[in-house]
Parts: sequence; C-alpha cells; structure tokens
Amino acid sequence: MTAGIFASGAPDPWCPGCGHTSVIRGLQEALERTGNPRETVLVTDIGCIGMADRLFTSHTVHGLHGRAPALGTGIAISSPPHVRVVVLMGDGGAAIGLQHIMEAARLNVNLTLIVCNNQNYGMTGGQHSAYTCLGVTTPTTPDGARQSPFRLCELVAPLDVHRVRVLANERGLVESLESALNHQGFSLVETMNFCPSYSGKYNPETLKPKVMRAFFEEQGLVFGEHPAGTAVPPYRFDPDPEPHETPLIPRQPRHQLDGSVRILLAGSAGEGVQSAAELFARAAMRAGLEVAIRGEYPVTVGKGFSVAFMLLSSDPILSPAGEHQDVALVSSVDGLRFTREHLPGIRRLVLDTSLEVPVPDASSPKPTVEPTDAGLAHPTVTISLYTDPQGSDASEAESEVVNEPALASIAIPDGPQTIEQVDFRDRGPKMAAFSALVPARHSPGCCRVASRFEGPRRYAEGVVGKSRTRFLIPGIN
Ligand SMILES: Cc1ncc(C[n+]2csc(CCOP(=O)(O)OP(=O)(O)O)c2C)c(N)n1
Ligand code: SF4
Ligand SMILES: [Mg+2]
Repeated sequence: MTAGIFASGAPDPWCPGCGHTSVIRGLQEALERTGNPRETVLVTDIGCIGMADRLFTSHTVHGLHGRAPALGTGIAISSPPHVRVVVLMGDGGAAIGLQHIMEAARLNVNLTLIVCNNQNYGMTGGQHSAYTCLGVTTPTTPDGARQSPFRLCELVAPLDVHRVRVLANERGLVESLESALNHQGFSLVETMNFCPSYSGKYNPETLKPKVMRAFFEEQGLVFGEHPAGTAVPPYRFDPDPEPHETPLIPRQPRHQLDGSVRILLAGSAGEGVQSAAELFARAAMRAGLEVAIRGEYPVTVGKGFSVAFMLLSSDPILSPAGEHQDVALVSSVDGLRFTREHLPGIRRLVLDTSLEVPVPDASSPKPTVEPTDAGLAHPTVTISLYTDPQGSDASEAESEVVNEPALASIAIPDGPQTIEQVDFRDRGPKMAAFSALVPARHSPGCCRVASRFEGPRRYAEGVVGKSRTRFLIPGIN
C-alpha cells in the first residue's frame, strides 16, 4: 500500500484483487481530505478486514467479532466532538453483531461504519454469511445460497440515518466515504464485492464490475447515497454534565444501638415488603444508623415470596453479608417457607397470627406461644418514623433507648428464642409489613417489638399532616 499521511506504509496484507485493499485505499484518501486524519479512532472487527488496523498510524482498537460497532459507540459517546470514529467490519461481523449496528444507528451516534460485504466469511474459509445473496456458491452453499440476504442499508433505512451502498472498487468510493466521514451522526457505507479467494472464485462471472452491480441490484440491493433525515438529532457527548443531585438523608446521630441487628422481613409479593424495608432503612438512617438492605424475590416479581434482609449498625457496614438473622418478621406462608432455612440463627421471630409456629426439629415439642411479663430487661432501640399522609416517605425520624420490661423467652432447640404472633393484615399494603412491628394490640404483654401509630384520625382520607409510627427494635448486645 502506498504510504500516505495516514497509512503506515506496511505491506498490504490481503489477497490480490481483494476488495478490502481498494476500500482501505479509498478510506485513506477520504480521511486525508477531511484535513485531520490523525484525529481518528479506527475500530476494526475480526476477519480479513480487521487486518487494516496495522496499516494506520492513528488510534486503533481491534474488537471481538461483531462487536466493533459497540466498541465504536462507546468510544464515540465518550470522546470530544473533534475525534472521528470509523468502524470497519465484514459481512460476517455485520451478521453476528447486527444488533450492535442497529443500536448505534438508533442512537444516531457520531461514527462512520464501513461494512465490507464480500459475500462470505473470508478469514475462516469462505463460508456464507447472512448477507450472501441468493444463488451465490460458497463452501457452505455448494448449490447456491437459498435464503434471501439481509440488506443492511435497507435495514437501517427506517432509522433515517446517512447510508450509502457502493461497489468496493467503484470510482465514486472516495466521495462516498468522504461524505459519510463529514456527516454528523451515524453513517453507514456498505461496500460490495466478492472475495476473490472464495465467493468470487466460485462465482467468477460476478467479478466483472457491471455484472456484479446488476447481480446485486437484482437481489434488491439499492446503490447510491441516502442522506440522513432530521428526525433524530445526532447523539451529543456532554463532557461536563450537571452532577446528578442525590438528596442525602439527613443524619441525626441519636440512636444508641450498640453493635448491629439483622432483621428479616419475609412475606409475599404485593404486601409491601420491599417498600417497608426501604422506608424503614430511611428512618434508621435518619436516626443516625448505618443500614444495608437487600431484597430477594423470584423473577416473577408479582407472585411468590418477597423478603428483605436488613442490617442496622452503629458502625460503618463494610460488608452486609452475614448468616444469622436476629429478628424475623413473617407475614405470610410464602415468607415462612423462605424463613425456615434461617430459623436456627433467629433470636426473635414475629409471626402473623394466621401462621403455624414452625418447629425447627421434628422431634422437638411444638413450643407454646405465650406472652409473659417475666424475663430479662432488654435495652431496646426505638426508631420513630414520621410519614406523609400517603405513607410514602420518611420525612423525619428519631431514636432513643428505652428499657422495656422483658420479653417472653420461649426455648426452641436450635431455633428462635422468642416468638410473638401479631396480625399483619389490618393495614394497607405498605404498612402491612410495618405491622410486624406493631403487635401491641394483638399480643398484649408481648409487645417489645412494638410500635405506636399516631397521626391525623382521617389519615386514610389524605388529611395533610404527619403520621408517626414508632418502632421498637431490640438492641441485641
Ligand atoms: C464470535 C466469533 N465467532 C466466530 C469467529 C471466527 N471467525 C473469525 S473471522 C470470521 C469470519 C469473518 O468474516 P467477515 O466478518 O465477513 O470478514 P472477512 O474475513 O470476510 O473480511 C469468523 C467466523 C470469531 N472470531 N468470533
Ligand atoms: S480471503 Fe478473501 S477477504 Fe480474505 S484477504 Fe483473501 S480475498 Fe480478501
Ligand atoms: Mg466477509
């Protein structure tokens, strides 16, 4: 190849008569015409065409087969506007990575894609590609290709992008490339020929330029340039975007939780478990605690179990991982089924009244659930959550430590130390999970994980004003 401003002068790597040589010569000239050829990032795909990058002295990136347009898109949207991105790929790559092409075109990202359609996978032995035309003989289509080819320019046409189809050795090639390079936004140049070593060798009559063009046209491939419409503006890179303001939750270091507590909320889809965990986490953060929450649910999010693991800590949380839950609040059979595997580590279990008390070990006697005032005094962290009338956000919270009378302690071998039963179902979905923390009414004398709901009487009617829900979380030391 002739050494130019842009090409390195390295020897042309392609077979004699390969269309890739003429496309790269044309590209070199078109880039020189732009006046700043070195401000180009050349992204090449796998295949014979991919050997082009070693000829260029500008920035080059060699990608995975079919993925060069995705690489080019990333480079184009993160580079300043004066950097030109040119992506070179074969018809094989354009088949494997068709969606990447369509996405780049749909974004109208500022790059020029040159697809060298030589009617086969040249580098791997001439197998037919999805762009191989009807009747073309290749090693994998000995009787001629039987499927209609993809027509790339026509495929991107509805996206209204700049596109041109030319023969690889056509006289107007340089002008076509130049106008694509100067276009702001996505531009496609599809160059057509037959790989002389495979598809051309098996279909020699098509190698004559006039026959070749007529052959392609008969297959519905339209030649010529189609300028872009104005429907989609070119994707613009913003080097200095406005920083995204993430409102910080004001922290009031009023908690006195010593160490950490792990809480498992376990219920069913639609009960508001995830919302409850998030609201609760916000409240705890407002109270100055460190919080990590993780939701778990099946991919069918509208059905089945829905659980949230919550970790509250007075110290920074370096990892939310941990085997044992201190407290589990279970509102449904789905949640209970999920919770069973965690039972051995759980120290307090709060169950909906409708649920059967689980027995971790079949040989163990079923524990009786009986609230009592006897027992040890536990320091208990109180977090008050104030919600707006819709109950959608925690606008304020506070925490304090109170010494509540002791909880009932029900021994289950290898199981929860304490079990309480409450009715979860007396509130709306979002508050239902919170109700796990509101057992006072339903289990008098056993309300140490408890809450008081305060607020405007006509809360449900949306009266403006604050509602207050107090959660008492056991401080487990
Ligand atoms: C994902 C993937 N699939 C298959 C290959 C094997 N492979 C290497 S080159 C090539 C054919 C390239 O054909 P084309 O893209 O048309 O370029 P040409 O060689 O014709 O210039 C194939 C299939 C690969 N490298 N990666
Ligand atoms: S095999 Fe085909 S595509 Fe590859 S260099 Fe030779 S002629 Fe070109
Ligand atoms: Mg090819």
